[in-house]
Amino acid sequence: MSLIIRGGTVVNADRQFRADVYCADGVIKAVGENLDVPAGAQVVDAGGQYVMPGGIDPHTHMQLPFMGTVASEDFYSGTAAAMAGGTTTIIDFVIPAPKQRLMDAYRQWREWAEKSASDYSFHVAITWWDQSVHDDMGTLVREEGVNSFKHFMAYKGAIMADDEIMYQSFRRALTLGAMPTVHAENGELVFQLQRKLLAECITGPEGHPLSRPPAAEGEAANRAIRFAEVIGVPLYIVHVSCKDALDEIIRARNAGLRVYGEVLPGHLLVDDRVYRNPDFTFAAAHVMSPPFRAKSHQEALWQGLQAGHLQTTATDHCCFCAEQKAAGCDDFSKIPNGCGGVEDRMAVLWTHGVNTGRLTPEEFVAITSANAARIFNLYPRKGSISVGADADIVVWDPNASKTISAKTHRQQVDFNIFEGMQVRGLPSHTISQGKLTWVQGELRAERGAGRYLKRPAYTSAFAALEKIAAARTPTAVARRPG
Ligand code: DUC
Ligand code: ZN
Ligand code: ZN
Repeated sequence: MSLIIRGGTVVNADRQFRADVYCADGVIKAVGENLDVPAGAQVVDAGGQYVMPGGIDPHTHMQLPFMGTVASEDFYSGTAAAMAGGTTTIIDFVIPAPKQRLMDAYRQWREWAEKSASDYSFHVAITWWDQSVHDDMGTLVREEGVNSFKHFMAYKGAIMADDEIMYQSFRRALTLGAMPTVHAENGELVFQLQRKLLAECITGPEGHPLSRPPAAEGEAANRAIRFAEVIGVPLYIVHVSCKDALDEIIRARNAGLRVYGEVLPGHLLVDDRVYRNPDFTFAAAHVMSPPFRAKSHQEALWQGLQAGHLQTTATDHCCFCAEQKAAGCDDFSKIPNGCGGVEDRMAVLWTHGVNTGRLTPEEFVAITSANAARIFNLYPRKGSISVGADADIVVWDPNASKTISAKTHRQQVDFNIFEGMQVRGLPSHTISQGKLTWVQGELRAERGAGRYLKRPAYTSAFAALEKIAAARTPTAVARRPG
């Protein structure tokens, strides 16, 4: 099965150029002008369009069991919706329950994900600590191709990683060459503020952002960064939502630390007024953590993205329908946290990033695929249009437009946080493993076609940071366990 994309402008993170792209056996075989290809190759006309690496969403939660329910989007529906929006790879999260063996949780998620239409990979969350967690981290890195571990600094009494867990896990990640990642919110502060607000009879969704102020995120971001600094390990901070956390990242990067930040289109474009809407269903549909912030944070986040302080964009795609959100109708702290977006990320970022002049098309590729591929060790197999790369490609029509709506989206959820937004710039074709999965509005995603992606451990970035940390705090590194 072979396919040729003719007449488009190829955009990679470093440059754009006119070229045809020839794909066969699931990979890119040739990139060049006026390619001669074997007869019978399927032809995609990309005249007037961009040909870019398929998007990588490095932060999704398909069918996540969470807060007493299960996210409504499963691995098939979610990856199919992703491809309707030009995203061809997701990195989802294995989240073991406290005391659950990591390997057991990992096998469970692998089984759930077998129905994926697109390729996928996993971060694994560290929600507790003992010798088995230490050992399973080793197995996951060495045998299963997991090179990133997530720490929820919030969700006290459930999946929260306290300082001791973070310390042990960051040290273990360092020895394994794996990347620690954090959801940065101070879980104790959130827990106490929730109690205080409920005691004051603030029970509606307006209590959600009040219980999770930017300072709680800034504190946690700084704490995680300081742990990483002392231990000498890189750090990736998911869903940076506010200036407070961004400022900590900028400070750390200016001090020579290898700290990466991710931002969601929702945090760039939706503000906290949504929580004050008197319609519970509407307000609750926006309950996610960290919450949407006051408008003043948005410009800072855009600037962080433009300046390269934030390197990736994701969605934290975690869908709950209205009847699931109703679990918190008398208590905002019980509203299942999560919003969708895997289908909309690229169009929203193109519209508000490229069309406004904030981002070049090359920068768009960097923040929607190439940087995530580099940080999580999938590059150049993913995130690049080059010979030998997987044929995961989006043909992007910069003049196509639509109005986003839950009535027409493919995501398996009854709400869309971008409802009514006009976007210009959409995928005309999405190609996964060399096959067309989205053709001018027709979804051809195939259940189970996606493959699990192993991501090897890192070496050079770690060696460099270890040297810096050793110079600063010699004993911390000299005594690290093997
Ligand atoms: N935040 C959410 O809103 N949902 C899932 C987990 C998370 O951290
Ligand atoms: Zn999170
Ligand atoms: Zn998340």
